[in-house]
Amino acid sequence: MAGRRGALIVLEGVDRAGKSTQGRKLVAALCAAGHRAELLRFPERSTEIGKLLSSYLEKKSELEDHSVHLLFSANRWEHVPSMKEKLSQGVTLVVDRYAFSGVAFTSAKKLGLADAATRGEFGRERYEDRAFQERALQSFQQLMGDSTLNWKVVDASRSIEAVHEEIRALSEDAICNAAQRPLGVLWK
Ligand code: NYM
Ligand code: MG
Repeated sequence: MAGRRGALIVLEGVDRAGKSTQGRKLVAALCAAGHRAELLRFPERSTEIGKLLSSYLEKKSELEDHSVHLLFSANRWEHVPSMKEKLSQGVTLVVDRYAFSGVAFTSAKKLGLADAATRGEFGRERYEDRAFQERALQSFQQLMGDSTLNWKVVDASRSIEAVHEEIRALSEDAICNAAQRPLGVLWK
């Protein structure tokens, strides 16, 4: 529809909750329904900043905690102009993680014992251990209460199709009301 802004739909949650799978299915379904929709993910590992982050996450390099936090933030900011442009052109953006992951994962480092942050199993990325993920989920839940997004919590233990149908319907509503607050979906 001419002149209508696209919706901003943010998918958040702990690692391996199914956000990327659902993000892809959601964009495919929205496009099939005739919407203009695109998938973005953060960190976006293809940029120069994204490559630094990818190497850090893969435990191939070390970075100071504050510094890596700011790199994650910079990695989002470098995409803000093109995101604004697309939204203003009516393109709906489905974003696989955004600033809420930035806060949740950094604060999960501080909430527990310092070494838990680096204790991940061999072959896994940094942060991917249960205690760390539980602290990140706690942080997401605190953030939800404070934020201006229109948050919906989805139960990630259901089938891919059941979760898909729920977030597809939520997203259709968000697209119809794109002047309203961005939709946040938290996997729980
Ligand atoms: N992550 C992601 C952060 O620590 N801070 C951030 O700002 C963002 C956007 O990076 N463990 C963490 C969360 C994940 C990892 O994983 C990215 P994936 O599988 O690319 O979503
Ligand atoms: Mg991951």
